[in-house]
Amino acid sequence: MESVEYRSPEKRSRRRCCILSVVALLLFVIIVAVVLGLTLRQNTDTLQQTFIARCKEFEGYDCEKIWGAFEQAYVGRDPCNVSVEAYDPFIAVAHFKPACNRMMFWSKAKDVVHDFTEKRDCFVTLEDTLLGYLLDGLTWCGKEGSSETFTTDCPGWTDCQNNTVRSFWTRVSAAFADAACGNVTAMLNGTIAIPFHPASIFASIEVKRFDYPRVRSLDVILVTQENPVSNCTHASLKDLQRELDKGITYSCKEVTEAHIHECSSPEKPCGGCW
Ligand code: N1C
Repeated sequence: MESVEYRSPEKRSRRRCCILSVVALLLFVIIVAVVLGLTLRQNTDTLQQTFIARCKEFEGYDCEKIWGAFEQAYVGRDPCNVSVEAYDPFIAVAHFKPACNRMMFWSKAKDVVHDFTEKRDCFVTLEDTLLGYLLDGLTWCGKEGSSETFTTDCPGWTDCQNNTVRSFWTRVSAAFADAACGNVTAMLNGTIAIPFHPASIFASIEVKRFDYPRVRSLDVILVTQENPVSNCTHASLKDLQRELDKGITYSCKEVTEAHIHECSSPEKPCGGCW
């Protein structure tokens, strides 16, 4: 006689419960993977979109090509081990024209410099050129074994020297200084203890690349408040003079921030008003 095996109701319900758990777990894993994938993709997309949009504000550049050259510098690499040279291909495609006698450098004076250059179309900072404009204020990095761009949790200045962002600024600042010509101006901060700090990009990269006779003079504008901390006789500024290539004329002037704001008026003629 044929025997038919019936499962008990408890057994059946336990099995159904088990299947449901597996399905729920699978669904969860899929959702997490999709969300994670989308977030990572979004990171790449957001940076890429900002980059391309900013690039398109300049005429005559192949923005997709420039993005490709930029991205290859750090994608798939340890974000603490991106060399300065990794950005060479980016520099090669994102060429820019030097603006002789109008190039403006700065150290620890970013806001006052840009407030000044934005209102008056006379001086040109690195951020006014394609090279500096594309990534100004942004953070990015890659990861070993990944083809994504991350915009959060990237190592910073205190984490490691050769981080993605620092190497970038070092490379583009070098390119900007290599192109400097004629009379060059630099705004330094007179409200800090060391206005010409040896570890700054201005001191360690840019000044070293000012060659005479391409660069003829360097005018330092030491931006002060009513009660300046440093003045033009500061020891670090003596170091700056010593660092300069022979033949380059040096000058330094203490100018209050309030006066620089007055100088920012678009009606003033081009050139310094200090
Ligand atoms: O280290 P710094 O100043 O002396 O660098 C400033 C110097 C300028 O003359 C620029 O030509 O180097 C160039 N430069 C930038 O244009 C720039 N934009 C944004 C260097 N760094 C720049 N940044 C970011 O600010 C970047 O993250 C870098 O490390 C800081 C340096 O600012 P700082 O210490 O005031």
